[in-house]
Amino acid sequence: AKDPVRVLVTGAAGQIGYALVPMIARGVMLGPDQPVILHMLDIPPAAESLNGVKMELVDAAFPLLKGVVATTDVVEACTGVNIAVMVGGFPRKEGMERKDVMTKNVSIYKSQASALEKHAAANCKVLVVANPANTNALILKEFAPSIPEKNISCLTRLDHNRALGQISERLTVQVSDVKNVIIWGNHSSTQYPDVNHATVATSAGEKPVRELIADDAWLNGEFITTVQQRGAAIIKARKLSSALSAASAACDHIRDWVLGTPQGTWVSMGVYSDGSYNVPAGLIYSFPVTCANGEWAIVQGLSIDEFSRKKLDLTAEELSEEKALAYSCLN
Ligand code: NAX
Repeated sequence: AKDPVRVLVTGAAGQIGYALVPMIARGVMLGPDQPVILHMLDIPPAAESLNGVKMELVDAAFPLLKGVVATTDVVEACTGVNIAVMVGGFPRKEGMERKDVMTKNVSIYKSQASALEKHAAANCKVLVVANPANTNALILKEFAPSIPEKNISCLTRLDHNRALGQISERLTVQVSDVKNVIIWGNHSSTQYPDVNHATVATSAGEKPVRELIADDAWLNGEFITTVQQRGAAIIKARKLSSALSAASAACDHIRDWVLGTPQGTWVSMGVYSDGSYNVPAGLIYSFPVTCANGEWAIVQGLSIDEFSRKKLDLTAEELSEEKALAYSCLN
């Protein structure tokens, strides 16, 4: 039998945490033969609720779940973890300035970076979910200099999956037959969902989405805005933000990273830019990636037309501004 993998979920008493921990304990993230030990962190006001989640995990009697650490102590939470899913953060409340929210999150991600750097297992892989996800991941990277940058990422897989979902609905095809959409840039409304290289498996072979949906107005307009604004649409409908889809996407992200992407398929991940596609180096930016042997690599050589170029640059500009704002919040 395999040794258990220790998986940290911060903000585990929250909405996404509540959807995510049972998925991890069932093997959705790391596979049906991989035992796990869950580390759950939250803050003292949520301690009782966190303990309730722990009770439910015990009650669910998950065969793969070999232990649960539920704590408000960041060092205890980070000790020995192989995977860290950072869902905890400070939400933007009505009337709050962007700078104030950024200040709170910068301080959270700065201190959690240090705890991970000192106490996590060697080669720990980190996924930041909490918003502003790209910039929180960047702060985490800056303050955990001994964690290799290739081990730090942020979640744009939910946006990627939303794009797959929209194409599948539009064509009334199975979502599993759609692949190779791309989310470029920030996990925000400036993200660019790109279908220029996406395909659909049909009985006549793989067909480009652009050929099957010969409606450029939709692909260049409503499709993009629907994906960009999907989070807001969920809030409007549910009066709560996306949780089950976010948790599922976090599992997809880690699973593909650890176990690899299928041949011929790429996924979107927010990763440290090396300047590929003329995206400024030093930002955490969402790119198309393939994964093998536990490492991601940016897909190279895709053609970028003028329409796309503008959108790649716009979301990069927003990330550069966020980065500057985050640095101005450091003290
Ligand atoms: P909730 O407010 O339900 O849960 C957040 C939890 O984090 C709370 O239990 C809170 O006590 C805890 N927390 C706060 N500060 C903490 C700290 N310093 N250490 C540990 N825990 C801390 O939010 P939820 O709906 O679960 O969303 C969590 C985060 O995911 C938010 O930042 C949200 O904006 C972000 N999202 C990111 C998405 C993505 O695709 N990247 C999509 C979904 C979601 O909107």
